[in-house]
Amino acid sequence: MKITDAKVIVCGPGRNFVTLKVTTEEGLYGLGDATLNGRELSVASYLKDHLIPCLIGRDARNIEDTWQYFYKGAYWRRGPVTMTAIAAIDTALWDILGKSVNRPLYQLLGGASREGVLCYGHASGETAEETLAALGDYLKQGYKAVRLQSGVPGLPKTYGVGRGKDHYEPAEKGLPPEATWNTEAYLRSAPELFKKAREKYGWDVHLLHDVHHRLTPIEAARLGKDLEPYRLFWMEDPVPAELQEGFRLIRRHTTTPIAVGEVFNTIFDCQQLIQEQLIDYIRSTVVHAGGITHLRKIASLAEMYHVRTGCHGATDLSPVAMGAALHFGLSVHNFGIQEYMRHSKETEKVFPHAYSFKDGYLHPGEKPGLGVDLDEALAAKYPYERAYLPVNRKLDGTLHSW
Ligand code: KDG
Ligand code: MG
Repeated sequence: MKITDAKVIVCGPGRNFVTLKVTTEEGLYGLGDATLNGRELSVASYLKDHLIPCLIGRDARNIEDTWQYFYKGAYWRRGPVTMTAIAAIDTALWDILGKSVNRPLYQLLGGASREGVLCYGHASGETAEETLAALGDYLKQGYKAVRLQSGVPGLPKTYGVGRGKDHYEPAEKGLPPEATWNTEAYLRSAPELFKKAREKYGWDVHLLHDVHHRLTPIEAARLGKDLEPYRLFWMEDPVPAELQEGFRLIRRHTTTPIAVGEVFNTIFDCQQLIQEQLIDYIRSTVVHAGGITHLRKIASLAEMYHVRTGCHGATDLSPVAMGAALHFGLSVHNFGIQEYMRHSKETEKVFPHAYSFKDGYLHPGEKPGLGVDLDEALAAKYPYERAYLPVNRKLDGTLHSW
């Protein structure tokens, strides 16, 4: 099953996406998501200029060897650009493998371990009241788990507060917008939001929250303690995770479960976090952590230490990544939850897909391979436009984590 062609398709249906399409001599093709928010064209170039010339002529069935070839063979290992490019190739090869045997991918990954993939939606608003109203809408749609984010009183704009009902898109066209941050105001308002949510909607819904790397370990420990009475499913990214041992301090102080890892790109980013049981959920996902092949290794390590998966699934991960995440989530034993931010209507049309949502669960569908396609003619109508995530500053102007 020789690879005869591979091309990179860059498009912007509502937001920018980079997709790799790999074709074999039999005429089978597979897709891989290669989108790295705000740095899209670097991955496109890495694929086009450096990896695709070496991919042509390889046997599409040798997925592990191809992964090792591009990881170890480059000499320069790891990093988000490299690992996103490798992930796109890996995902496309798994898609081809599924199509070649006429099976949905999850059946090649050990089969279904559950009937559906529990997912969480995003409720947000400028005020706690708006966020609670959005939570009510999610519950009506059947969601069993919802992430709550709300504006911080006194700040003009806060991370995670969406621009539409189901839709949250943080990247903006042009140069990076600037946001502001006030830790004390946030630490006062966040527990209030969850208190009100439990008072209004009770205990049957799983509630989640994303801190987005904005605290120090001791601040995160305090937030975790203050959130304990409201029994969160998780507190995500409490601190930047370059310093893995920093999580020891948080862990010592709180039983609020911790999720981390959407920006990780290899198993080495979470090795200590997992082995010391400093986290409860690993958020790394197919597209940014080296594809299905590498994510399975992360999940296997995590399983030994009672850590479950919780793959990133924001709108900057294309439906190709979502399809892959759902086959992975349906099959892997230590699955926890899957993030689900609905894509824009334009994105949904450009990427027709077999996955579907019902009663709080997603299912990848039964089409061979990933079950996600790309309408290239339609994609061509939405050209790439440069867009960036915001940068964040404290009230005195100091640059802070976004
Ligand atoms: O590209 C960055 C976004 O995907 C990120 O801000 C979303 O934190 C995020 C999340 O948990 O979905
Ligand atoms: Mg996050």
